Order: sequence, then structure tokens, then C-alpha cells
Amino acid sequence: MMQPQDKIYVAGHNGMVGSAIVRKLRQLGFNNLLLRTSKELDLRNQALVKEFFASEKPDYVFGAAAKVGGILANDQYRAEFLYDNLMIQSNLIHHSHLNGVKKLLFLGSSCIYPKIAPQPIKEEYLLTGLLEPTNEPYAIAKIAGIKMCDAYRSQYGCNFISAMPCNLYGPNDNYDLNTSHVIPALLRKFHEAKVNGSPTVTVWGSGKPLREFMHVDDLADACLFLMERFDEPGFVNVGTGEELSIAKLAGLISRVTGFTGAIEFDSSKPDGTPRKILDTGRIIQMGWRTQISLERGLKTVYGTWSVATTI
Ligand code: GFB
Repeated sequence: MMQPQDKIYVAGHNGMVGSAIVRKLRQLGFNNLLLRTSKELDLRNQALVKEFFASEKPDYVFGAAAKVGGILANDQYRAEFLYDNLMIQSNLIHHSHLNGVKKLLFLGSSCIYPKIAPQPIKEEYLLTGLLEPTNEPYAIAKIAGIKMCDAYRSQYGCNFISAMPCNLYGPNDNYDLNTSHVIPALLRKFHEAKVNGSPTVTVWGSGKPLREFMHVDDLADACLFLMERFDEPGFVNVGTGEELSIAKLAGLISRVTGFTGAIEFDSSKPDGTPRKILDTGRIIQMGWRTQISLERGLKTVYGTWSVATTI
């Protein structure tokens, strides 16, 4: 069990996931947090990471640092998604081992599963089929991270675990329309269309793909839950158990933002995986559940972001 005085390193604390984990830890009274921006510590640099771990000696590590992005960014920056993620996670995992970290949590993504998998997707479907081409580099890196945690557990007895969340949204998301995920992209597109009085909003793809979305505060809650209670090889899916089509999501975001015009679909943009709802039976059986509905989460995120943004 983590103790309040333990030194906890949250890698990637300025990102959407890392910042949510920091909020949750502080809320629970963990204040001995070790935090470094990517400028202060480039996690791709083996020598710097080696020195950092040797001098700081963290007790626990949350691996929330990663190169992430939406469907187009994954496809466009294939080399960086593979190289950056492999380097970041290899350095974190290896130096956690060398410096006796008590426990490490590695975070992946539901895109690790085969493009066409039985639904809902159980943990054991990993590596049973071909990956979705647009995010293959990212998925390969994340699969390597899971396998690395398992290898260090079996060879060295390290207590390294992995969690696989569904698509996420929340505070500190990326709103750049070229690199973002669908939720921040649509919040921005619908908001700007409302403010500028535009008659239409364009949504990428056919609108048919199904996705499962979770507020990042729920993921942070699950990360702490798993850090306290899960000590096994393999990994655990984390999701809401609910899915909706991108067309339905666009309708919901249109209502949340107050846009009253029309929605158009741009079929020249990729759909990606047709469906990827996670089977969350394993974490539910351990006693964990999501708290934040999609509608409530979207309203809160939009409320905060729209006040802070200027267009
Ligand atoms: O969020 P998103 O980029 O992630 O896209 P993926 C989800 C779906 O929304 C796709 C559609 O079918 C997109 O075509 N979409 C509609 C849009 N309008 C937009 C838009 O304006 N922006 C974006 N970005 N999408 C990513 C993976 O896949 O999911 C990553 O590439 C990672 O590796 C992440 O796993 C969670 O679910 O398609």
C-alpha cells in the first residue's frame, strides 16, 4: 500500500492523464510527488533518466508520459509515435527496475487490440489479429510496454502492472484540430461554429464508428485503485462499458455547446477501427466502477474550456 510519505513519480504530469493522477493523489493526501516537465527531463534520453532515478529514488511510478494524438496524428507521425513511446517507456521501466521502485503502473490504450476483435474486447484478445493500420506504430509501442512490464516481473520479480483505458477526454486535453482526439476537436468545432454563426460543422469519416469514452478523472481513480489492489502479470481494461457512434457523439456535443446548425460528414477522412468497446468485467469484479457519465463530463469540460478559450 502506498503511504503518504512515499515518493511518487508521476511521469507526464502536465498531460491530460498525468495531471488527473496528480489531482487524485493530492486529493487523497499524497503530497511527496516527484514531477518533471519534459523540458526538465527528456524521458527519451537514457542517460538523463538513469541519473534522475539514481538520485531521486522514487518509491512508486505512474507512467503517464507518452506521445499521444488522434487518428490523423497517429497516421502522420508514425515514426515519432513508435520511437518516442518505445524510448520513454523503456527508460521508465528499466530504471525503475534498477533503482528498486516498489511498484510501477504502465498505461496503454484500447488501440492495442486487433482491428476486428469480438466485442466487448477481453484482455485475452491481445495479439490475436492484425492491428488498425492508422495507429499501428502507437499500438506496437504500447504492446511492447505491457510485455516489458511482464518480462521484468517474471525475470526480476518487479511489481510492474499495466492498465488499458478506452478513449479518454477531460481537462488539459489537446484542442489542436490536426492532432487532437475527436472530443476536443468536436467541442472546438461546434463552439467556434456557434460563436461565428457558421451554418455547418464538418465531422471526419462516416460517423458510423463506435467508441467508448471515459472522463480522465475516472481513469485516475482506476489507476490508484489498481496501484493499491492489482499485483499480477498481464493488464486490466478500464472503461465505462458504454459506446456510441461518432454521429451520436456529434449530436450530443452539438447540444452541449448550443450549436443549432447542420452536421456534415467528410468521408475523405479515415474512420479507423469500426468498434472497440472494452470488456471491463475484470476491474468491475475487483470492485471498481466509473462515476462520470459522458453527458455530465462533456458539460463540465466544455464549461471550463469555453470560458478559458478565446477564438
Ligand atoms: O478520437 P480519434 O482521433 O481516435 O477518432 P481513434 C475517433 C473517431 O472520430 C474516428 C472521428 O472515426 C474519427 O474519424 N472523428 C470525427 C474525428 N471528427 C473528428 C475530428 O474532428 N477529429 C478527430 N480526431 N476524429 C485513436 C488512436 O484512434 O484513439 C490512438 O489513433 C489512441 O492510437 C486513441 O488509441 C485513444 O479512436 O480513432
